[in-house]
Amino acid sequence: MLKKVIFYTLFGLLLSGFQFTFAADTASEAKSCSKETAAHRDQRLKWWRQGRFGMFIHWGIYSVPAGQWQGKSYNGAAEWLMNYAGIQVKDYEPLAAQFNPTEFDARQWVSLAKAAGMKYIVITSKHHDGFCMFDTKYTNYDIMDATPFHRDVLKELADECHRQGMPICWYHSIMDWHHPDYLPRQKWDQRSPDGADFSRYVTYMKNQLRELVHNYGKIGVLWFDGEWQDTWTSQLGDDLEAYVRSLDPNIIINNRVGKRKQDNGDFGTPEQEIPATGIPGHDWEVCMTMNDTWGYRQGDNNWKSPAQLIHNLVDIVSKGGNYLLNVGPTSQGLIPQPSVERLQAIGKWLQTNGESIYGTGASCFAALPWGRCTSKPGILYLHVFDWPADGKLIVPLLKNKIEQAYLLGDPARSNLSVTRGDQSLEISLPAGAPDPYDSVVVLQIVGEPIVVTAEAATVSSENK
Ligand code: JFZ
Repeated sequence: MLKKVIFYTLFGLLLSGFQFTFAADTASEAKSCSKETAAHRDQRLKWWRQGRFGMFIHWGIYSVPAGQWQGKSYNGAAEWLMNYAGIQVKDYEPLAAQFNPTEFDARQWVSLAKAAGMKYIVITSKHHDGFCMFDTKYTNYDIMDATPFHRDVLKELADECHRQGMPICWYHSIMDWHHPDYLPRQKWDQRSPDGADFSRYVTYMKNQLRELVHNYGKIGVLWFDGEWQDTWTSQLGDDLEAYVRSLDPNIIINNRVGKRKQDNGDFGTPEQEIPATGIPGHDWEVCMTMNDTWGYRQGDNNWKSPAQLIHNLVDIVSKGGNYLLNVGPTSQGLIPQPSVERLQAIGKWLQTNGESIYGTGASCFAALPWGRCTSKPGILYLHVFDWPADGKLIVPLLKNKIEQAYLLGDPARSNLSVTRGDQSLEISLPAGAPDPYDSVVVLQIVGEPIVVTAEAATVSSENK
């Protein structure tokens, strides 16, 4: 029996042809981290809450086939191609030898994110296919040992981010379709699971996370994913969260570290959709593609418009959330031009209107027919998507004294007249909308906003 186990273990390892060292040198695995004070938590999340807008980067050897396999195009596939096409490990591994992104320029990428008004970058250190986009000593299925490129792109990006003052963050997949110890085997995977030991995979992952949190300077967020298979338990999630916090007590972790229980990680991660009323009382971040795929997919030109993307950003922030907008670079190391153009358009809008996004909180109004509202103490930013033809902007009635109203894009801050009606406030606007996407009216008020509900307004006008 013992001979069999040893045989299968070795056989499993040989299968992949790639070496893994997993000596359990995690003795320093810390004790569970102590209960954090709300004040410390607020301080720890401050930069992230202030930033509101980040760049997501899905990049890996899957950008080589770009959704095609053996002449067949797999719908919606990019980073999931190995799964959609049922590609065996031995047939997928050779893609690494074809990955040589000579056009990659960390300075260009960070500068583009900065010009777009983005305040942090999250890039895939390892996606579900198991390929490591960084220099790791725990496998040679990585960019240093398995590709002709032999450059640690995460190191170059992290250094450039630190140089430009841009927080760098890692997306790391728990699910791993390549590692012989990861279980379960996917339905298309012909590798025998015999000899595989999931706890050994967890040790491998922890060793790599220590490299990722300690070898690249300050890391802002660990964005986990691929937590949904049964082998990944809530207990393992809690344990991994404690482990990562022991590596850096100030790091921020998303809720996909565990089974997305309320207290998993620091923030919720709605995907490709904006919660209708946000997630009150919680930190949350919507991640979204600019077209239909995360990784680079040849032929996916279903691009969202700049208007849609700006409205999404404002909609999310008006509900108290962050927006993580994705790019999928090519195997040459270039960010697709349609993405560049949209990021530049968003950046241009934020140049003028950033004050109404960064460090703002949610709207005090339930819904607004013409747009959204973001807020700061004593200020309401009224985001007008649909400019009123009659130049009268109707705002729900506020009890507060109105200090002033002006257009954020108007350097002269010329005063806009505000008339208090029985049911609402009426702000007189110039004929044409100053901005084609979203024109922001700044409404300065005294104190915390107190919205007079329609019923209350009706009663008080009847009593007059
Ligand atoms: C996951 C990944 O599979 C995908 O490749 C990408 O990285 C994305 C950001 O995250 O996709 C998911 C994850 C969770 C759900 C749907 C897609 N979900 O919970 O519905």
